Formats: sequence, structure tokens, C-alpha cells
Amino acid sequence: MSMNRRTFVKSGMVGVAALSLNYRHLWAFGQSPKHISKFTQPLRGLGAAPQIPVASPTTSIPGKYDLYEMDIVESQFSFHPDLPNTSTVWGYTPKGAAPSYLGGVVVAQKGQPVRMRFTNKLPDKHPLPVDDTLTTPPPIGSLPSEFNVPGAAQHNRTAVHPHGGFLDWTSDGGPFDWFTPNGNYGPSLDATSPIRHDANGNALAANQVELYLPNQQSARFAWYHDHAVGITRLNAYAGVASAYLITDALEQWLIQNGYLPNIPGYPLGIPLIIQDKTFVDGTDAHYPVGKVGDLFYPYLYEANNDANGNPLPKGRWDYGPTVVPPVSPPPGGWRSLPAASCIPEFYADTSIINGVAYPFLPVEQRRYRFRVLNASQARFYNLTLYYESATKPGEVDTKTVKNADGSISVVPAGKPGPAIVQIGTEAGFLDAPVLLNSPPQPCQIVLDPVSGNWVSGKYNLLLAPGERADIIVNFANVPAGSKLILYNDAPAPFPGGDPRNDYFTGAPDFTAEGGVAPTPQGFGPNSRTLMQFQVVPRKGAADPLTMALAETVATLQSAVAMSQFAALFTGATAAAAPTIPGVVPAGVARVRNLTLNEDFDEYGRLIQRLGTDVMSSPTAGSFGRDYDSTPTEIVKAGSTELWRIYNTTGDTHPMHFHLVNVRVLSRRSFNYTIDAAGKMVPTHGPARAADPNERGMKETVRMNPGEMTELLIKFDLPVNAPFKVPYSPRLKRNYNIDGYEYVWHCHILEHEEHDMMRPLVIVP
Ligand SMILES: [Cu+2]
Repeated sequence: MSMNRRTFVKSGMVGVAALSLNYRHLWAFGQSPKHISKFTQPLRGLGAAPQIPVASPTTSIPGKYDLYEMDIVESQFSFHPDLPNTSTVWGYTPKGAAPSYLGGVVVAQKGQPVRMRFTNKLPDKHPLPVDDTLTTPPPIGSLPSEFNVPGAAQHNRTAVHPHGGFLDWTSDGGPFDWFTPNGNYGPSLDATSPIRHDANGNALAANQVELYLPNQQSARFAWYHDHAVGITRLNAYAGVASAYLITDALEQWLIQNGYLPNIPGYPLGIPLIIQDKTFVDGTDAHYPVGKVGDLFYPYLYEANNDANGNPLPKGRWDYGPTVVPPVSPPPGGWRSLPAASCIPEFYADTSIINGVAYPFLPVEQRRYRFRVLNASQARFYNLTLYYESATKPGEVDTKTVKNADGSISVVPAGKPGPAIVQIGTEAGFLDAPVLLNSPPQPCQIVLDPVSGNWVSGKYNLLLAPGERADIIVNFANVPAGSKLILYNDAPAPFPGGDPRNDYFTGAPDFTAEGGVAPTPQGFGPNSRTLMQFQVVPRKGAADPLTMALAETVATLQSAVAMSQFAALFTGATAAAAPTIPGVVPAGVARVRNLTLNEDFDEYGRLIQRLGTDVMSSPTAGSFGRDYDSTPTEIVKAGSTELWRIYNTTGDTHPMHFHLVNVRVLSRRSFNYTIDAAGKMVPTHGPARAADPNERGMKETVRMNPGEMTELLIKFDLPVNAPFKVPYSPRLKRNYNIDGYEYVWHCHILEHEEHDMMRPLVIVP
């Protein structure tokens, strides 16, 4: 909290003149209406509502495609019976099925294409306050008119992005691919687009698109969610997301031969989709929509200082007009904050897994495979497993430690639970299994006190928004009757941390600082105790001996064990050859230096942006570029590039790449100067290798403050589409580029939207 999150101070400072600010105070991030009981509700699984509905194809033509038809609808859903009402949610639902939160799960086979037809049936009114400054006049900076989404009815625009898909750009569902119930379309989605036509080339209805997913990738846990410009964070929070699993012959062989657990009903493992939510408590007179129990999303920019620059104890973010030391306003002066504003990031107070607040899951004394997805807005999770406290049911034993700076932390100190063996990431199987939670490693991040740069980090299974983990947990040696708790102690924001975002029993009273009162034992709000496993005796046959192989390899990491495992997984991973950090591998066509940046927007709000290592002009004051300024990442199809991404901000950003998977080569600390032309001149510290559980392909990669992350990327395109893939009409119109339009962006949704996203243009 004491960290200055703004590490690049604009030149030309001016005194703070008298300001008339129109912001109000909400001071209510943690405000769910009552204490929700923990571990009283079973985990939702896959099945008909109220479980998570799995979609079935309405047409299936082997060798050609399976067609899934989904509606996008508003419905009511209960996240926990202790809430006084249901919550209004948006989401996908298989055509004809009862809506149910996170519904529409697809299980696809490698090599069998899938077509997904979506019908937008959303109402005009969004369930959350919408900030129109992201999309309507007066626009941010010099954004062209295509950011103008005319008319109030367009709050129900949506774009469907198959996250983790290897897709032609029209089916990738980028920000400008939105469509509405009344036949309006984003600027990349013209009438000739393949996704406005069915498999026979016939035009779809005005509220429909149909994506084509060739499924040319190995087995993995993909998902799909909204990606419409200016409203992604709200649509995703309202529930517009579901899972998309791809399986292949190798994974099926591993399951059938007893190398991977096969739980009845869950042959590909049990999904654990982790989110955080806050619920409307009804005491906020300003809140324009919603009933008690509805989803709450903050919409007031809570400045750290008052109009005279004095600290506000309940503040959360630096604010351009009042920040100390002062910064110069934009030409024309600071704009007044809108009544509903975007915010830099949201950490909610209630932990949700598969749509249930604090669920429990009975598990037999045997091995389980879980497919974990961090689908939160901004919260990172450091996942560990502990036995529940013997003296405080529903909690994990903790201890209090005094930090070097004199502050106090409450850290987990419970009896360690069983090991977690990670076998895969968001991009499929790892090169080798990795042993975690043996014993649990609490989160220990050391930042340089002067620069705020990353010095070192210790953690267990760390997942940033967008990351996934394929894990195996062996409960066979856990005594029946035991209770284990899936625990999180990652700071929020990561890694600097604001203790008001860390909700748990035993936390201080933060009401004087805009946080919550102490949480009673066994209840929420809680962002640490995510779910409970209740261990029961095994009913069926014992696990086959082959199932221990992944654990054996993870434990021994010996050459013999590794070769055993590698022999099983041959073909599962690509580019497995060891790489030397800092050395440009042969075959790299181009090295790009890129930057992650934080500045203030015209409203005085913190804004995060991507950029190259050259300012748009020598006096621009930042490397950051708006999403819609002229594309700079233009890559030749089929080429391999090395990307060195310099994080100049105080936060770790999970950078997500559409189209491609990447290989993490190294991370290095860095410092830099800026030459007269506005170009970064970096100096580097020694290289660190990728974490063991990043050694495979990755699609969302954590980039730490003060570190350069080095990635190897091959920009292949999918092949054999049954239609001609057009160039992007938007790229042609705006920039005269004949190219395919993708994006790369931070997966902290509040960052992505404002404005930490850039075009990724592939040219033939
Ligand atoms: Cu970010």
C-alpha cells in the first residue's frame, strides 16, 4: 500500500490549482450484505442446471464439424443460499437448456472442428454500471470514432473470444468483433465476415455469429468469454464465460492406461473455476442498479489524496489532479470523472469456485485430477493445501510474523496437506510434472524498497488471471474424516499488496480505512479459504500403479524418471529443447523490445498501456501507446520472434497472447535510461530461468515489476479453413494494412480494458 505504483513520472510538473472534482465517496469494496457461511454448500459439477450445463452438438458431421448452438442471456442465479436474493447474471446457455452460471461447457476432440453459433438475447440494460468514457465521446486521447458505440442499447454488445483457441482471426472474437441483439456490429465485423455466415455460406440472423474452431491443438483446458471493447470486464464479471476442453489421443491413452485419474463423470478431471465476487448490500444510495444480493462492481474512482493533496485514509489510487508530487494536466485540463468510472483493478470479498461461494467437495482416498482456472478480474492466487484447524473449524491455523519494515503479517501455519503435482498449463502438458505443496510454500515476495523492483519470489501454485493448471492430488494417505482447505495468500494487487483486499478471519478492522470489519470464524468475507475437501473412504478399486508415475517423476526429477515420462508424452509439447537465457536462438527472425507502462489518462485515472521501447514522440513522456494507435507488432506469418517485455510498472501483469503459445526463456531485472530520440536504453541483471511449472508452452505469462521477460514465439496460423480468410477491414480502413487482426493484452481485466492491449497483426 505504501508503494508508489506510478513509476514513471511525467516531466513538466505544475502546482495543483483549485479543482472542482465531482467524485463521491463509496469506500465500500468489501461490502457483501451478510456473513456467508463457509463449506456448507457442495461444489457445482457438470450437469443440468443448477449444475454447470455441458453443451451437446445440435449437428455432428464426423470429419467436418460439430455445431453447438448457444444463447447469450440474462438469468437469476444463487451463489449461496445465505444471500437474501438471487443475483442477476449474464452468460452462455446451450440452446433450449435452462440458464445456469458458467453454462455451455464444450468438450472437443483434436482434429474434429467445432462451429459455435451464438445468439445474443441480452436485454438493453446492463446489470452493472457502465463507464461510457471508454467508448463514447469525448473519447480518450485521439481514439477514432470506431470506439464510439452509439446509443444506450449497445451496453449489450458482446464479442465471443475462444481463449486458448488456435483460430483464424475472424473467429478469434477480438474487441472490435462485437455484435448486438438488434443487428449492430463492431468495425472488424462487416457483412462479408465468415462468422456472419453458417457452414453453408448462408447469412445468419442479425443477432448471431458462428465461430469456426479447427481444434488443431493438443489436449488442454481452454475457455471462452466476452471480449467486446470497453465492456469486457463487466460482461465477464456478470458471468459471460464458460469452459472449452480439448482432448486428444495421447490424453485418452494416458487415461485409459491408468496414468491419469479417471473420476466417474469427469474423465478429463474436475474443473475448479476460481473467481471473486462482492454482492450489493443495499446501503449504497448511489448504486444505480441492482437489488440486495446482486453482483456489486465498484464504479467510483477513490483517490488517494483530497483536492489539496492531503492523504485520504480510505483512498485507493493515485489521481492525476491530486497526486503528490503533482503532474501536469493534459492539454485542456483534467476532465471531470464520470458518474460511473472504470477503476484500476477490483479485488472482491467473496471467493467463488464453479459459481459457489466457499464450496466443499467430498473426495475418496484416491487420486484426483483437477483443472484449475483463475477466472477472476484481477486477483492472483497462491494455492496451497492445509488440514483444517483442529480448534477453529472452517479455518487454517495461522501465525503472526513481523516483517522487516515493522508491519505485521498473518501467514498460514497449518498442518501441510498432500502434494500437488502439476502436469499441465493453459497450453497443455508440461515438459515434466512438477511437485508443489510438499510442503506448502506461503507467498514470499521481496521487492527492492527503493525501486519497487522484483528481487525474489517464493510461492506454491501461483495463478494470475487467465492462467490454468492441470493438477493431480493424491488423497489416498489422508485419513478418512479429514478436512483439507484450499488456501490462498497471494497479495492483492500482486505483488505489492493492499491489506484491505486480503479478507480473512483474524484480519484487523479496516473500517476506518475503507475496508471491512473483522470476519467471524467460519464465515465470509474471505479471500483465503477458498474451498474444503472432505476426505471419505475409497469405494472402488485402488488406483493403478501406473498412476504414481507423474508423482514419481515430480519427486525424483531423475534422468531415468524423466525419460520414462518424456516417452509417454512424446509429441505433447513443442520446442522442448533447453534454451540459454539471453541468447537469441537460431531461426529467430526478429527481436522486439516491448514495454508495460502506467500513466494517468485525461480524467486523472491510472491507465496501464503497452508500448514498444520507443516513445511515440521524444516528448510523449511514456512508452505507452493507446490500444487503437497505429499497430507496431506486425509479424510475418510462420516466423519466429524473440520478445523482450520490460515491465516499468509496480504490478505483475499476466500477459495473454491471442493465436500463439509462447516459451518463457528467462527473466532479468533491468534499469534504463532514455536517449534523445525517446528510446529505452536498458541494462540487465543476471537471467533467471522460467519456473519449473512454466517449462512447456504458455499462453498467459506473469511479468514482474522491474523485470524483463524473454519469450520465444512462433507465429503460425491454423490451416485448412473451409472458407477464404479475409483481411481485417478495420486494419485496411485505418492503417492500409492487409493483415489478420489479433491482440495481446494483460489479463487483469481492468487493465486490458484501459488500455493495456495492443493489436497483434499477422501479415502473409
Ligand atoms: Cu496488467
